[in-house]
Amino acid sequence: MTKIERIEAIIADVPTIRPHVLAMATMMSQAVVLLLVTRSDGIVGVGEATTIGGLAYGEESPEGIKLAVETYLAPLLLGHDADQPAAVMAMLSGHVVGNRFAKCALETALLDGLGQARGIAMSELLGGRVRSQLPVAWTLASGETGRDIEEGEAMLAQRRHNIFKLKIGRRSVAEDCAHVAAIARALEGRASIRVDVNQHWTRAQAADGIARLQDAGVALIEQPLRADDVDGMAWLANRFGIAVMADEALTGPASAWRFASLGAADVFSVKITQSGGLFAARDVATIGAAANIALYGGTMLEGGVGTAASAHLFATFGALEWGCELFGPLLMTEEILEEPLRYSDFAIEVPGGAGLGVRVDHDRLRHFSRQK
Ligand code: MUC
Ligand code: MG
Repeated sequence: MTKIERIEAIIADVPTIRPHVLAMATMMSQAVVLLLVTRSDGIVGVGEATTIGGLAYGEESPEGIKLAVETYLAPLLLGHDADQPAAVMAMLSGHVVGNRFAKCALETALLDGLGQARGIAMSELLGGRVRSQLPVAWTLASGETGRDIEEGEAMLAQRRHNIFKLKIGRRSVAEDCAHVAAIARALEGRASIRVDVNQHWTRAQAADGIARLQDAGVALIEQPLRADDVDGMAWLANRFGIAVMADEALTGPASAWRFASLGAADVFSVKITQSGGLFAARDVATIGAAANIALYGGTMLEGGVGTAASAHLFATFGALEWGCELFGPLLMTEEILEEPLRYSDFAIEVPGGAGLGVRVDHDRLRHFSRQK
């Protein structure tokens, strides 16, 4: 039996290319959390548990994830069969509630290790690919309308992105909608414009804001209301023709079931960490697809490892109607992979090769790591 021999958690602070202004935080750097799982055959699997804005976005912080893994999760896993990720994760969930990001990273690392050992890609371990290129959005979030338009133009000229997500919810509804309308006008006919409110609107603000955004030609409204306001999301999805997407509210299959049964979203943003792992994220997608809810591949602005893992999973979905937003590595000034992921023709390429198909550059990782 090949055993799980060692588990290491590393936090690396990587600067962003510009301030990334979200409703709940302004990011000047990203705290990339990587887990390295060494197997008794010498193979090292890697997984990522990166979140956004410390504790501003989700319930798990980078430091808390590292502590939970080192103190509680790793001791439970050592000595177990490294070739049986599903059994190992089921055992772990019997002892650890929550901690979805940490569990996702461990599951990713186990699948990466197994894929490397067997010489097959992670997407094949998950059933095989439907596609190898995923249309990829970029978030225009410099905080300034003019700068966002320039950035959008540059992305279009480079043929890197023609789907743009605008982050709103920090300013008044009128100001935010004027900002979006100006960008939508400037890029009209050349790009899909979407907004993410990150839970910052009340129901009344959402009714007002969505009516304005619909007039401005916006295609999709992401998580306008608080994650726990499922009834409000159902009300908005029924009231407006424009697509309403659930993001923060989707914390695994049970939440997906609730949203699907109440008709509380037109689109699901599937995220591997928020769902609690690749298998749980696949279940979220399956529930969505069964309820005729369209799918979108979400990100927690991970570096190359979590981005590759997400890409492998999204490649297996029967349909990915709204594309994905796996641009995390492009938001950071430094690459921590030996070979960066490839972006061209408005898409990200799902890596080939065994397991995740990416290799961490350990010198660079050490350089940015908090623990030298
Ligand atoms: C979110 O809420 O979707 C994804 C892209 C981005 O700019 O922020 C994230 C988080
Ligand atoms: Mg979102």
